[in-house]
Amino acid sequence: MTIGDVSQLQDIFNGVFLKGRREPRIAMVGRSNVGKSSLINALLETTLARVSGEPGKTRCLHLYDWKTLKKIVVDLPGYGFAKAGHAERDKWADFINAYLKRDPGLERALVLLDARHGPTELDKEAIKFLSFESVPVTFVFTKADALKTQKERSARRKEASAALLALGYEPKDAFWVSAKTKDGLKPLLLELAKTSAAPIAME
Ligand SMILES: Nc1nc2c(ncn2[C@@H]2O[C@H](COP(=O)(O)OP(=O)(O)O)[C@@H](O)[C@H]2O)c(=O)[nH]1
Ligand SMILES: [Mg+2]
Repeated sequence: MTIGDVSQLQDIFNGVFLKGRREPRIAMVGRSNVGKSSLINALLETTLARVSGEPGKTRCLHLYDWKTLKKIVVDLPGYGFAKAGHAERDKWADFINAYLKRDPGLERALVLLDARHGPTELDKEAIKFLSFESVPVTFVFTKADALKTQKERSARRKEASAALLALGYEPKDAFWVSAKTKDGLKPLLLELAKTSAAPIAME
């Protein structure tokens, strides 16, 4: 299932594309290349989501049926892919935001951040938008396998904690995972199996 226009959003909510099924939705939010598709494949144990070496390949909204949890995973286009011009980037941001704002079945957003870097300005904008719209958020730091030493890991965790606190979220609720080594997936799976239990930013 591939969708790419705001006018089609209503059809998703009406269940037309979902064939009348109304499972709760988990949306994958994050920069292009942060590892959204890889994480979907690792969690759902499929190779359905196309992993791309080239940033900005997911230019549409893809829906995946997570049968074991009876949920739908929504793979959103990455915010701010490098090659697009400003106008096109804004159009996609509008589309992503329209979806996140309007889907009544949205259970939570999984915000993916690269374990090696802090949240970028675009990440922060997206997080503030989600908090403003009161969408429950779960933070996932991806590519944790790239942090090779204990020293690097603790330094990055410290920086990440400060960044999440500054955005109004509790850092200890964040997950650190690797789609490559599968490290950290189990606790994330257990969390996602819960219903509507993700934190919303404190006022
Ligand atoms: N080392 C490492 N690389 C990863 C991991 N997850 C994804 N990648 C790589 O990051 C790139 C982008 O991944 P992709 O899943 O397509 O990101 P998306 O654009 O957010 O969907 C690909 O080259 C992946 O192989 C991970 O856990 N560890
Ligand atoms: Mg992708």
